[in-house]
Amino acid sequence: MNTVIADVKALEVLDSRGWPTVKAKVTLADGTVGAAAVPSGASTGENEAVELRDGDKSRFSGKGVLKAVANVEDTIARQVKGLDATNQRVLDEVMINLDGTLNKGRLGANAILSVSMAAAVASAKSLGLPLYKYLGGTEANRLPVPMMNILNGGKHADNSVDFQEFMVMPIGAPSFHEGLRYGAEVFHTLKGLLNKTGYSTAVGDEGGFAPDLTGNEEACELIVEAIEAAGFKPGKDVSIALDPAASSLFKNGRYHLTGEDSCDLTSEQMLAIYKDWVERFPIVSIEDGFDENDWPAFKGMTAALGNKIQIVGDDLYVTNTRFVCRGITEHSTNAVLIKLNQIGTVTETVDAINMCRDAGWNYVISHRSGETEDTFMADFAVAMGGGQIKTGSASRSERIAKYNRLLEIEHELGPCAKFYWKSMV
Ligand code: 2PG
Ligand code: MG
Repeated sequence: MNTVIADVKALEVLDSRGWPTVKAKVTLADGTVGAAAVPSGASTGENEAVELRDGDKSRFSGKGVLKAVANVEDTIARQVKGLDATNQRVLDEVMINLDGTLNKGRLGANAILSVSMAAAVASAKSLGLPLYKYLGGTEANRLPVPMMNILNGGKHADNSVDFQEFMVMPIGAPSFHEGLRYGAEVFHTLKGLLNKTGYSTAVGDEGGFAPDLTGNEEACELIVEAIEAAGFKPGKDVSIALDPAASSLFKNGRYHLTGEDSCDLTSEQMLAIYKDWVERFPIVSIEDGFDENDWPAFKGMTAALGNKIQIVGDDLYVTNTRFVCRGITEHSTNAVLIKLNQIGTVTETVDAINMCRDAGWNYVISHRSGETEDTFMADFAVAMGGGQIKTGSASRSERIAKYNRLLEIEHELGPCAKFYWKSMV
């Protein structure tokens, strides 16, 4: 076993939307190879770390990542060769300093993160540990409750639904595999309901159905119907989580809804909708209910609903301790969505999680709408022990790969595996 980095290579591969992304391979002195591919978002927060794209319109409409690949193989490789891959913080700090910008705009967060993750994968392999134990210690045994996005809208689908994600959470399931079954059965039942109503059952970017509904509310109604028709109790066995991704709805100081809901709403009016829905539907979590700069609205929502449901900040925080710290000080939410590529290194992601833990906040490990077959985040979710993962519906292999990896981890843990939902109430 010799965990010194001997070589770093990278490759332009495709994500689940068919756009290029970066995959890195880190080779250690003992010959162990660790590989990792980075995901890519569509509804990105304005303060996210920079995803470096070539801008060469002759390839992939300018979205190629050959510059990021070259940055890995030249600038980064030169500096990290000889470092011990198990010193994750040192490795990540070397890359952060090498980039030298606040948002990783020089080398690209896609370039940096691919190496950061691949180094962890290689280290785990070399030490003979599963990744979740390498990153989380021998006590890492909590499987996450999945947030399964079974109805897609917003920027993830070409349909009439404004809100981006309508998810089911099997909060009452006794184990991860049973929870996954609950969610998958609701997904299949929803398909039947949509078919019966004459709606399309084509799926969106995260594998949820993307029908042209009359409005956002109908999505909640259909999901409750599907939960019941699948034989589960709404709010007891299976609940609903929402990600309106409201930054995408915000124009000229108003939240713009289309379809039957067609209107321009103030933050107060949006909050009134959420309050009403929380009374009428079994909702346990709402993410990005407001625009990423509408901090007062988040605070108001947390004051009004924070003792009933989980209120999650995604674009608001972009997994950055600078913004999470502000949120904690101002009581903006009570939970944070965690995405490795929003910040660009494993170390900084863990720092954001530790800040949540210190504040007694929940955190949810999340995929991006553009994913690959990489399953790093499944191990990461168990390692970090927050008990929640958001990784799409019960369809599309880039989503299923994460669920299947979690099934493997659960199996490996045997009776040591824990699974429970910690409500905010
Ligand atoms: C979100 C994510 C993942 P995207 O808003 O939470 O579901 O979407 O990756 O497009 O930012
Ligand atoms: Mg979101």
